[in-house]
Amino acid sequence: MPDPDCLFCKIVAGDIPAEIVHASEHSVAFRDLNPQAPTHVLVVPKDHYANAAEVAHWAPTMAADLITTARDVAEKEGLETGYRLVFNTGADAGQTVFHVHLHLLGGRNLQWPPG
Ligand code: DGP
Repeated sequence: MPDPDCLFCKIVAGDIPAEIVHASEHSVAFRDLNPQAPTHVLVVPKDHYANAAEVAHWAPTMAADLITTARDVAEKEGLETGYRLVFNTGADAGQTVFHVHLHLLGGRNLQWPPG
């Protein structure tokens, strides 16, 4: 069920604009408003789950779908030399939007460890 107060539910519904790069029956991928790399895309399920653990528990197929969608977008974006997938989970990890989203980052040499 969509959460009427959720920013990403509103993007999924088309109520808030975003640059959509991929959409399927169950997921949507759009460019991050504040990109941290030349390619920075967020992959979200259309259904509302608060975080990665929730989607993996309640809809494991959907969790896998987020990763394969990110792979497809990475391919489309030409990230053949590598990319990073990140689920920030909880406030200490920097999660600010509590609708699970998989960050796809690429197009530059990414450092490790992240901050
Ligand atoms: P996180 O910190 O992991 O919860 O990531 C949330 C990301 O969402 C952050 O990188 C910025 C992005 N973001 C926040 N608001 C919007 C928005 O309205 N549109 C888009 N496209 N991205 C947004």
